Amino acid sequence: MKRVLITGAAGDVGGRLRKLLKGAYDLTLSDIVKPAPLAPGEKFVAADLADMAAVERIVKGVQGIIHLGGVSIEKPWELIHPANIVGCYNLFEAARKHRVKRVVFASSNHAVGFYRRHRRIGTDVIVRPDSRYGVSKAFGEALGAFYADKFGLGVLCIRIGNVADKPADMRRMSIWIHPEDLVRLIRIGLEHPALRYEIVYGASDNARSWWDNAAAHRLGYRPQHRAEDHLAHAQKGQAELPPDPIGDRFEGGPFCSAEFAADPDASGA
Ligand code: 15L
Repeated sequence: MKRVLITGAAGDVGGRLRKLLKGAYDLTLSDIVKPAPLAPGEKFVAADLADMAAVERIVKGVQGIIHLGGVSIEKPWELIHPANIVGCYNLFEAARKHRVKRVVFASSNHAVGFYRRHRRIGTDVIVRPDSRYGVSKAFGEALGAFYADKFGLGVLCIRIGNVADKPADMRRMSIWIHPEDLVRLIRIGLEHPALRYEIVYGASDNARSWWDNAAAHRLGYRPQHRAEDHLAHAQKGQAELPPDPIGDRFEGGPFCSAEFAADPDASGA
């Protein structure tokens, strides 16, 4: 694995990964806007993911892709559709055409956000998206399975919780991932010799986790960061949040309560 493309490289997670992956691979960075400043050895090519010709240009010549690109929170469908549905299709299709070996897809906890917090779920449960954004991540996971099974692409979908130096509130105590642990998962996705298609949770070693991350563990993932070490920080953040009785029932939190117009006892799983 020599050259790796990072889409969405100008975002917060992209910026963190660029620093941590420096030296491990030759990096091609792509986004709509150029991240500043570029480090020596980094190459930047602008691309709108909805433009297939542009996506083919960035994918050509790389062996691996870390696909962070697209809309990363809930937005109107008019924004989600081109970036996360059309864009994600273009990315996988270009990877197939240009014989890319591995795609690591940044999925999200919001693909399963409507599970209740008292449950512990693995990656074999059906998707329960909490937003249009979550639906787009479930779509990306399905695309990944299709390209893996039909065309032999190696695909790791990471249902990322929340990437930060510390968990910001009590929901994040359950879903937080330190950037260094995320890099551990990404490198499994790019390099594990036996990988064909897997979904894992992007979480650190969190005692309050809602997820059974056995699939990641089986692939050799050993997170080094623990949410419990930052409990006081998360409690302080939580105390500053407004009450959210609907969001507090479900794993997706505010993504669930936004626009909510159903019977909460009948929603979710
Ligand atoms: C996500 O999927 C988002 O990309 C990120 O911005 C956070 O909102 C995170 O989920 C979260 O659930 O905290």
